[in-house]
Amino acid sequence: MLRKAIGGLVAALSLASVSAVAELKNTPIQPFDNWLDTVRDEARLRGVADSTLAVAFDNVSLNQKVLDLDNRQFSGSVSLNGYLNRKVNSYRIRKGQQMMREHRELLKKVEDEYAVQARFIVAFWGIETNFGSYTGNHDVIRSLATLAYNPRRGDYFREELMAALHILQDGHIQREDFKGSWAGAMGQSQFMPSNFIKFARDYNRDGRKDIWGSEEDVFASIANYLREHGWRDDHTWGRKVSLPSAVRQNYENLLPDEAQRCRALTRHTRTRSLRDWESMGVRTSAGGMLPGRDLQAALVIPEKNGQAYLVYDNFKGILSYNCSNYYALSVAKLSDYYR
Ligand SMILES: [Ca+2]
Repeated sequence: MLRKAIGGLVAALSLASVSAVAELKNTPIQPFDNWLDTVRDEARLRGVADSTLAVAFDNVSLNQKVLDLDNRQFSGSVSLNGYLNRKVNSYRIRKGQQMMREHRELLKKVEDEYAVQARFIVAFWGIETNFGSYTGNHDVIRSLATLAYNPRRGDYFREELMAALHILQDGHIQREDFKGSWAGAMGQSQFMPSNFIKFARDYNRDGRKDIWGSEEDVFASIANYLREHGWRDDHTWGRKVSLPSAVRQNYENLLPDEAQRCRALTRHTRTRSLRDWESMGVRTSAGGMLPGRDLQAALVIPEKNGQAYLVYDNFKGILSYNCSNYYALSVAKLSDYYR
């Protein structure tokens, strides 16, 4: 009873915050079902058939839990080490090594075809969904409809909802299997619907881009995503480095002034050649010389006065998946265990 009362209170508060955001944006808030009619109208104009809409929105209601998650304010911060220890844990290291062996042949084929090293494909797969074992159990259409209804990021999620309707219409997934994270990231690669449409691959050529159930499609889709974001398989992501104090003190001055679409890049210096960095006294974390290759690298210190990294262009490819230096380092460091 008490729980029910509290639940009702939470629901009321969250709906209040929906109208508060709407008010700020001058968007009149309408009942969810009326709003859904406007989505149907738009979808029809954009080529979604009535039969698809009927299947998609049959019994779809606002998901209060998703609304609460979307409105939740994060506070406090995690240390980089704490984050990395949690993400690059012994389970992921061992399981990923096992997956590298188990799927060796397929990974080799995908690696050659897309020019993306297998160890990075497996690292993304591990970080995103524990190698396909946890892909999220939320109804994608319901989640996206809820998030699109919430004015906070409504425009973005409305576009994702439109993409999701097309995915359903094109038969890549059955309605009842159309599952993902609460925020609409789908399948073993956790693609948002618009990225699915742009980058997912039907590698086993059965007519469906099945990032939920086919490892062939999952690996090729991740590899294709990275290739389309400028991946180069002739080098790695970068490394942890040790800095002379003069370089560390000068770090903030080396950062770019211009705004960056991906905020993580505001912590990346302009690139210089490895030779330049070396002449400034930068060494590997073990104190050795940097690789003698002709490569450009940016210096990144994600946490104030914390660990320092020299990163190559591929690191930006990882950031394109999720714009966070902590996230990118977790994928990068995990991949190093799969060499
Ligand atoms: Ca397929």
